[in-house]
Amino acid sequence: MDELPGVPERTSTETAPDFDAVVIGAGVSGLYQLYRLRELGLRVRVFEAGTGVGGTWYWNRYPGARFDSESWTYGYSFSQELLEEWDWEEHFAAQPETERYLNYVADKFDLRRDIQFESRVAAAHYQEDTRSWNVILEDGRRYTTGLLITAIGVLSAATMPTIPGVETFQGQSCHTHYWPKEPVCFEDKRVAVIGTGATGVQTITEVAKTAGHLTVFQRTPQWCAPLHNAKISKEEMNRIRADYPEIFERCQETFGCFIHATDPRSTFEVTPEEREAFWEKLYSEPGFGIWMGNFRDILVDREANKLISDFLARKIRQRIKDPAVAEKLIPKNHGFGTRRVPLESGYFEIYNQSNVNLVDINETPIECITPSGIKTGGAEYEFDIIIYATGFDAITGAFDRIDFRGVDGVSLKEKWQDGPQTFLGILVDGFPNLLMVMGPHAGLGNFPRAAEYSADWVTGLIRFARERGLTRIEATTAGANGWTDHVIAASEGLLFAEVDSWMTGINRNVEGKQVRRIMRYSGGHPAFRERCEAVAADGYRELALA
Ligand code: NA7
Repeated sequence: MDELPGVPERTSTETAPDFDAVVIGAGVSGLYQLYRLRELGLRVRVFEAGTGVGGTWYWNRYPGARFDSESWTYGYSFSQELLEEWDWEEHFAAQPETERYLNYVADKFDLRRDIQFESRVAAAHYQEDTRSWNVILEDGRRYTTGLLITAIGVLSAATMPTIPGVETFQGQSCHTHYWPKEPVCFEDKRVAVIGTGATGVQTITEVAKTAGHLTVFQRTPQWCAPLHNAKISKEEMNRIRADYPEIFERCQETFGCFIHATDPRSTFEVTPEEREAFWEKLYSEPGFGIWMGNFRDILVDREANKLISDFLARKIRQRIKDPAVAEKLIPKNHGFGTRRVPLESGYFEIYNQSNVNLVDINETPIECITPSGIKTGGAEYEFDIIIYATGFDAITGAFDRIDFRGVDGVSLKEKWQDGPQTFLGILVDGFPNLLMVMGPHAGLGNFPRAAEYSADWVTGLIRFARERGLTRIEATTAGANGWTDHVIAASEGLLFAEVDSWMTGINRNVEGKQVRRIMRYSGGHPAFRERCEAVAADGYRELALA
């Protein structure tokens, strides 16, 4: 093991691993997991690829990056002191505020002393004889640990498009995920953005404010809805603070841990006028209400989904001056809410500006990137800056990029070739002592709410094992198969499962990611927690502990 500050001295036998637990990633999940493991008295090291804490909020510093979750539902809930000390500035915080928040948390709880930055994990191999993991960093440094905990996020493996000539471009270019820390000036610049997902929508809206000229290359338009962000006054923050117990309780009760609860009514049990009024109200309110707080059948019933999609299409037509441009911005191959809904702050209006034009690459496909710009079937464009908002190899991508080897050297990437197999999204059979915070097959949603629960459950399991001197924690094959079958069954009948998106594991830029797979649990967080609680209450007998 390398000599590093903060590495505890070995006190027992020569075979004791360097650490009791290694956590991969110092983002929202990793920071909290470290905090919890320290409470158990474990010797922990966190390996973080970046130079600072924050994960998603460290890397994604692209223009316009901000929450679509209400800030006051996104912060950690575990510390009353923290809740009392931290004032959110905006209802939907921008990236700099969130990065500041996570740094504040790291400092407040003195987390940095166990975090090793600029340490990207390249491989992790299980050793049966010592019941431990060998962890190998990209630069060759090696460590051993009893427990290996992944906190590597669901959207952390960014992907560039497989367009010929990407590397030949002579101007500035960047994927949004790897945005530089130094400010980038767009004034008088000819800028291209490729990609119109949630990231592209935020980036495009911001860049359009100052760019000399902006060209948006769109493959699939999105059903965007207004964010309605606003500043939080001191008085408002005090009210929010007083309401924190109810806020967090409500988030526990909703499907996706958001503040927005599904409306129990069906689209068809109200009159068309009531329906329209309800949707107008949702459209005028902040956040994901229109997606998460809508009628209960809009994401399962084709007719209901068509009606809400038509409502959103009308809104797009109202907001865009040129009808031909409006038609290009209206999705045709998927219904509202079946892909992740981007929340926007004036996105559609930017297409009314004279410095912005939209290229539908279904009509004129991108042929190649050239040294000076982008060539499509119809034209050659010159640019100073190309921004790739082309997304992620989601959910399993970050796992695929680490060479995880379990019992008998089995590769996790190969095991998951046809889709992930997990127990509760936390454990994998054949991979003892590997625990995943927010792994594949966990529910998605308001991330920190779910991540806190996941890290707490992992902590409870570790505590249970340590109290009994158990040093080998593994899912059974029956358990993993059972959960995987349940996850697949829970997505049946949901319209999102019929649509290509990162939520169904599609990434056309990654080999082997062209077939839809069920990547996450769609049964809702309350049901997920109930299942997890039952496993714990039964003394984890569904696991193989030794
Ligand atoms: P997304 O939602 O996966 O969006 C990626 C976008 O990039 C999407 O519009 C893609 O079109 C487009 N794309 C990807 N590859 C290409 C190529 N080769 N050519 C043209 N266009 C391409 O990623 P985001 O970063 O926006 O959002 C990810 C999540 O992060 C988001 O949901 C939030 O939860 C935070 P496509 O739709 O595939 O046709």
